[in-house]
Parts: sequence; C-alpha cells; structure tokens
Amino acid sequence: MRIIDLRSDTVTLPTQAMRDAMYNAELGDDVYGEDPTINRLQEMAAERMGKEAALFVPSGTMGNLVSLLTHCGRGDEAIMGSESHTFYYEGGGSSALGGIHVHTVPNLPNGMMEPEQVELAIRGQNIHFPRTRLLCLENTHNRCGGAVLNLQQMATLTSIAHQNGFPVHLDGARIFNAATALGIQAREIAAQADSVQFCFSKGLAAPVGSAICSSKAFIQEAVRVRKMLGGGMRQAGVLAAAAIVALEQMVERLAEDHSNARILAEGMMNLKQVHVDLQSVQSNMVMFTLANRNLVQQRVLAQLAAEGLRVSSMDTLHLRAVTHYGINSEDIALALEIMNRVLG
Ligand code: TLP
Repeated sequence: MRIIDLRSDTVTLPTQAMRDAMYNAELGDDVYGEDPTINRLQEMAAERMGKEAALFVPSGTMGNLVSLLTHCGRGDEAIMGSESHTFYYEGGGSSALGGIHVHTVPNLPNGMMEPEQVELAIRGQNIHFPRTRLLCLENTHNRCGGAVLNLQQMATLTSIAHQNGFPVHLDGARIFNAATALGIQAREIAAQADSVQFCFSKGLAAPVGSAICSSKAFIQEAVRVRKMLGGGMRQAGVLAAAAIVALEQMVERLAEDHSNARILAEGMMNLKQVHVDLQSVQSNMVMFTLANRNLVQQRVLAQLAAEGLRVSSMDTLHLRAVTHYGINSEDIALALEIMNRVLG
C-alpha cells in the first residue's frame, strides 16, 4: 500500500543527486577546520543569508541551542513566543544546559507577538531582575501552522530589541518557505536578525543538518559552544555534500509544496468532521482540528494510517499535515479521498 506521509517535511529522503554528492564528497577533519566540503557549504550558507559567516550543526535544535548559548550567559533572559519551537519542543535545553531564563510572550495565531507585550517583557535596571539579552523569532512559524511573518512584522519586533540594546535570533528552520511565500530572497528575512539558524533537513530534503549564520565574531564563539555540546564532527563533509545539493537544487521547488498545501486545505474545507482555516495556510502546512470533540484524536490518526495516510498530532486539539518533496498532486488527491472516507 502506498503510504502518504504528511507528518512532517522532516520525513523527506535525500535525492539521487544528494546520494551521489555524499559518495563523492572530498573530506577532512572539520574540528581542525579542514573539511573542504563543510567549508564550502558554510560559505554558501553565509552568502545565502547575507551574513559574514556560517556554522554547520547536526540539527535545528542544536542550531537554536548553540545560538542561544552564544548570545546569553547563565541567568540571562531570552524573550520568545509561547508557541515557539525553541520554547515548546527543544526539551528546555537552553535552561537545562545554558541556565537561560526564558520569558514567553503569547504568540498570536499568525505567528506574531504583540509589540506592546514584547516591550512589557523587557526588564529594567533592578537588582531583582534577570537581564534581558535576546529576542527569538520564528519564521515560518511551526505551531502557528506554518504562518509567515512579513518583513514589516519582523522589523517591528526587531527594532524593539535593537532600540533596547539586545540582539535577535531567528529560528528560520523553514526560512526558504517564508521567502518563497513572500516572493523575496531569504537574506532579506535574515537581515532582520543578528543570528539565524535554518535547516537543510526539512523541505530541502537533505538527510541531516542545519546552519547558523551571523557575524564572524559570533560564529567563532559558536564553534566553541558547538564543540562543548559535542557537536564538533569530523568528516562531516559527507553530510554537507547533501546540504550543498539542497541549497542548489531544492529551494525553487518549495512553491510546489505550498500549492499542494493550499489544494489540500481547500479540499479539507468540504469535510464535515474537520475545521480548517484557509487563511492560516501560508506555506507547506495545514493545521486543523476535529469539528466534533467526541472524535478521539488518536483513533482518527489510527484510522487514517490504516488507510495509508499519516498526519501528526500537535497537541490534544490540533492536527497537522505537511507537504514536501516526494508528495505530488496525485498524493494530495488520494489524501483527500482517505480523509473523506474517515472524516467526511
Ligand atoms: N520541527 C519538527 C518537530 O520538532 C516538531 C517538525 O516536525 O516540524 N525549529 C523549527 C521551527 C522546527 O520546526 C524544528 C523541527 C526545529 C527547529 C528543530 O529541528 P531538528 O528536528 O532538526 O532538531
């Protein structure tokens, strides 16, 4: 049976071109800075984000963690959205491993935070308070259903941080999806942040890895933090080779994922047992809820899976379907057929 796996764009498998590039990659010891493929990827990543330097890390989680630990010391405070990946899904790593005090501000359904709320979260000079050291943004916004922040929205929040003398980190795990949705270059989005991490292993389909991009001085310190966390890898060029192909060949096609998500969401509007807000579908995700609260989410997931469709549970209320490389318009039609049988 064909399985249509819409749980995440992390399930994408590497392309043949990636596998070939991995097989043929020129390698060295990256802890010595001597892996030519890693060095090439880092230059490319920095250039794509319009930053001075970049660092390859094994995951998006480590990309955020290394960035936060580079920006903040123990007891410093980082402001972030209540629905941000960094707060919600990263095991509390920044506090467990970095002693960073997290100050959440409610995320609005569109991925934004109220500027006034961000301003209110900033600490004044007072011996009772931790020191506000960082603002974290996320674009596209995972738990807000792949919502896209436009440049104006980002600038509004960034300028609050900068006016108050602290930097901005962007979790740009899907920054190329945001750029695709906005019809601009990723570096225009990255320009709104002092550091950005983005993932090769989501919609870009590489098997492993993320990049942190920022100033030379920041990346120099981030190299030390990555090593401390055990993220200094040796012949990591085998991974970078696939990531290079991801940057060269997989960015343009993201538009196809966005249009598939749109078609899926439009089709889902006709399902009696599902509630989906079409306006919230801005990139490659469709977030939805079950109209009838008596339907047990786990049972619905199992019924869909039994018919060959996998979607994921974001919490007890929200379900998520993500389009990606390997999912074509026929799969979307089939997914809708299955949903119709189970939830129509
Ligand atoms: N997101 C995953 C899960 O962790 C939920 C997914 O399936 O969407 N930032 C953002 C915005 C992310 O969505 C993710 C992964 C990460 C960071 C972490 O990346 P990895 O999984 O590489 O550590």
